Amino acid sequence: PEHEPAVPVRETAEEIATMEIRGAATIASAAAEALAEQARAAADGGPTASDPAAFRASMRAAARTLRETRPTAVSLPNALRYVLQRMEGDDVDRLRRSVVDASGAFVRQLDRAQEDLGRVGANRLADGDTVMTHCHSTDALACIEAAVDQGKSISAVVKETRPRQQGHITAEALRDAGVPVTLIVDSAARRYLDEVDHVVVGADSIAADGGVINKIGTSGLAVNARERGVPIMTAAQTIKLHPETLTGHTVEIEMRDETEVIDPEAREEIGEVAVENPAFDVTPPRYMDAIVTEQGQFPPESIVTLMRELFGEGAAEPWAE
Ligand code: RUB
Repeated sequence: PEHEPAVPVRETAEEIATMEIRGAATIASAAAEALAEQARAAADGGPTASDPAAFRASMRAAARTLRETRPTAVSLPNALRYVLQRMEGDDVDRLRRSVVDASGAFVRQLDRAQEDLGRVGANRLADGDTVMTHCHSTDALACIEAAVDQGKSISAVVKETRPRQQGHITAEALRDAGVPVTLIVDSAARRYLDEVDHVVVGADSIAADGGVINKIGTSGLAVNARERGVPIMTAAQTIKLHPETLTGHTVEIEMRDETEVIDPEAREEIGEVAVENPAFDVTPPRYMDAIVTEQGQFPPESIVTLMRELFGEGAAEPWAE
């Protein structure tokens, strides 16, 4: 390729694809930081160091490499768009500075948004509540941790989240926050809902109709929570809003490798059967009680208003060739 991205970009892309870096917010900030690294590397010698057009092309190529890692979390393209739309200047030095500054501003905003939404989500939790979690969401954890900071006593039932068991990460984080944790297998969720006051999940994308795209199993959990009369909230910063759904696009659900589901020996034994491994599902808005953002909480059906305000009708792709 004409503009092979710098090593830090290729490394970050690899870490996102293999899920060493995972979770929508963490992916977004790693991608923004990788663009800053690319800007530094491209300004630091070679043809891109003296040619503004070549510098811009190398930034777009880096963004495309990062974009292609995983399809579902919209925070990734939203992060790339945020940084590239702020790339400006007639010389490489200015261009570099604009990218590094935008990347820093994006990461700071992300951190602040998470803190702000944590306080909003915490207000939905009462002293003595037991929460149930699914997967590992830093936005969902922010709500529980903020409730603890407010002096509320919270305990948690944590779903292990097959096949990759991100629930273990959640369990450790909550334990470190002083929250008593009970870890369960996913299929035990409905049984434990009777002991739960609130379900708290995150999101990889939120569609214009209020549908919540999150780790596979979220939609079943939401239906069960409704049936048991347990409220469920999605904690999601506004970079999880999926602008293209405003114009009728759907959110691509990532299908991952079957080796995450079944080990090679068992695969061999089981033979001629199909194995599928969708990583995410869609929870219809009617099964979600609230979407908690840094701008306050919204009924899922009204999230489209916020989406229009923040992203307008179009979602340009500034990384296009
Ligand atoms: C992670 C997942 C998380 C969201 C939100 O899936 O579904 O709930 O990404 O996380 P995976 P956060 O492990 O496949 O990336 O609130 O940290 O953005």
